[in-house]
Amino acid sequence: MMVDLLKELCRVVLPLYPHKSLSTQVLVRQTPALGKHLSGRSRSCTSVNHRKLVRNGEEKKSVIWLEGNIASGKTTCLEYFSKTSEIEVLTEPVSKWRNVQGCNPLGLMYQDPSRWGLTLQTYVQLTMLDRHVLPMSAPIRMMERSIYSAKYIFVENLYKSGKMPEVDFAVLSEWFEWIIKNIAIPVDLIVYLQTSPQTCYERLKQRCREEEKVIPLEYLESIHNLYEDWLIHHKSFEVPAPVLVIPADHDLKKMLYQYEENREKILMAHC
Ligand code: TTP
Ligand code: MG
Repeated sequence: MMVDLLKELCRVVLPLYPHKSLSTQVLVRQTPALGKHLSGRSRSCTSVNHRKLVRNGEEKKSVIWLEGNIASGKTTCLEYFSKTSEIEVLTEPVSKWRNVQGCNPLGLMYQDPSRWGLTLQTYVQLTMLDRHVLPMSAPIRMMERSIYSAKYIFVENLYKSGKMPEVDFAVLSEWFEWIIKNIAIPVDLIVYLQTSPQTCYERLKQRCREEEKVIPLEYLESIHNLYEDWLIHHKSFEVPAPVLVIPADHDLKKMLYQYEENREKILMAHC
């Protein structure tokens, strides 16, 4: 009977994971509800990403995406949780975006978004994908942003603000759709650092990253609105996992306290 059950599970699940080896027995586990602290998920996203594969003898692993506006404090949050032994942390490949073989696509994009938006976003998409498919070295992975937010927030913003030509948007969109259809991008929990655009603007000015000096407050407002529509109001795109919202306008001391307060909920992604 157990064998029949496994066969049935494989019949249902494997078509959802065409890249997975057919020779491996696969068990499916439903992600437990993360409770009232998590914002509701869109009804249409109950399948692939909401399930976990547990191969025989393999430890179950969980992936958490850390999302939020530019300078919302994602790197600081990751640094905090990097001290937890069962969590591995992947920071964003922003250094690559500032230097690919001696070129700086991030700087070019801010100087002339219409000309260089496609160039930057193609490279962001590649480097994020590279992060998503890295083998995991700990039970829990926390990573800064995702290939989803690169597309749903940044590409969308360039296009909607009239700074990305339609043809560039179409090509990037087809690439993105192909990737998410053909390559497993696991996620169990999205942690959203929710800030006001004004706070991010202040932090941006303080940290003074050369390329970002040209960013006006309106740019951060657009990014903020896209995030809110996606993760809070469920008005734009499918949300691929439950969302844990952490208010992130506070000073560093209070933020560290809040991270500690939320530790249990974050680790629950692994239950
Ligand atoms: P952020 O993801 O905002 O990283 P950060 O280090 O600034 O954030 P935090 O302080 O919260 O750790 O992005 C870095 C830069 O890359 C920023 O200028 C925005 C830009 N960017 C794009 O232009 N397109 C993209 O798709 C992404 C993901 C980022
Ligand atoms: Mg960062």
